[in-house]
Amino acid sequence: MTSSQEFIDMEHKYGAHNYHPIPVVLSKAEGPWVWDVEGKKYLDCLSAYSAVNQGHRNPRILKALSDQCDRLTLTSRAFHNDQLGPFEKKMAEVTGFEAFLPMNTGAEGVETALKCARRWGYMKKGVDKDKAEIIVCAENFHGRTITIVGFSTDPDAYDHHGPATPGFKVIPYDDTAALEEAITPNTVAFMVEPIQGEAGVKVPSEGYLTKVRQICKANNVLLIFDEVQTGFCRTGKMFCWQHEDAKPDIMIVGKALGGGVYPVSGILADWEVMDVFTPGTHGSTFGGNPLACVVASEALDILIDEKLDEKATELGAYFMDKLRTINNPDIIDVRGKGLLIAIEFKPNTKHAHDYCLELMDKGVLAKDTHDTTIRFAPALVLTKEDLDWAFERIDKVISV
Ligand code: IF1
Repeated sequence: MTSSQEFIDMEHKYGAHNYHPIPVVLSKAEGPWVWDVEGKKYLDCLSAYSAVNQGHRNPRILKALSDQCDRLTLTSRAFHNDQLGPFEKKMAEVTGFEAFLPMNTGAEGVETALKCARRWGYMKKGVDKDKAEIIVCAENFHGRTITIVGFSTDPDAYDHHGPATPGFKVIPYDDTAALEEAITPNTVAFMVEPIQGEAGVKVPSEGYLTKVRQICKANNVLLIFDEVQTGFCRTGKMFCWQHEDAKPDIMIVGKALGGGVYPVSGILADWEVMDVFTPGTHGSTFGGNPLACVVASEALDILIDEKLDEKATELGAYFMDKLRTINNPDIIDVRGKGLLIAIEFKPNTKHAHDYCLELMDKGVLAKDTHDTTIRFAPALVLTKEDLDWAFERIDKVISV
């Protein structure tokens, strides 16, 4: 049998070196649990960066996928299919937006939102040709395309990828005065994560989402929330903006919409904004394919039927309370919302990556970010007992 090390060596030899994974090779999963090729069991506390909220291999999603595989998988948008309309209708009903535009990956969803905002700027707001400005936040993470990395403030993301796409302005996160100052008559949109994920689960001050909603409205600027990571019950609400009832003009979704089996993303908006797209102005070979539609539709139903929003709220509060009892003077913060949680350590102390390696040995898979932070985001279908199991091990590793 091929060992974990042999698989890792093979990736190193034949694959591009654009990742530095935790050295575990997974081959099986169920619910919140995963197994490595040697048969060792782990609690997955990353859940593919919140793309597996419904749990690995959720049986309802697998059934929807397999039933649809027996009928029709891909048509392109050159023809209609019998799954897209019903799925778009469900998306509208669940989110409260009038229209949906399907894509595949989160980054494509973000690009779609940016195109939509620029089109709206030129076609509706009356901004002069090529003058549109979009405001984003420092420490953002919105994906990896050449335009998106061009407005990243992380050198790993933007270095050697220039020249950057013009038309973006960066302001500090959680700073409403900076937003007001940055807006000009050419500003078409402000795009922001309701909680910054990659930045280390940065939860903005209470009232921030409401305030940016007001500022954008007052200035005729579209508000775009990137809910790719925070959406679909992760933070205790179906969408994170619902904590403050700050409905954006454009919402970007991805990750958990695909139920952990298939990439499904897209944007939602009302017709007043969405009608800027006309035939030929945007699209995707795979976006809106029937397989994606049935998977995402089932993924939504599971979130609703199993009340995973309430579960994330309850279990998240329970878990965060437990994490706060860990005795380690290097911990400076335990924060999060729902089951999107981070422990932050003092800078220049033990590396968060080293904690993650020890956690892996004990059977808990978590991922560090920025040297000082460990993120915990297990599948929302786990039980209190699963969290107790994980906490016992986390406490052993981190407590001094
Ligand atoms: C990787 C991070 C998380 C996202 C938000 C759009 C996208 C993402 C808010 C793009 C993607 C991912 C991508 C993944 C790791 C992961 C990540 F650490 F890199 F930042 F989750 F925190 N908007 N996030 O978080 O979605 O195109 O990837 O489908 O390895 O790049 P995508």
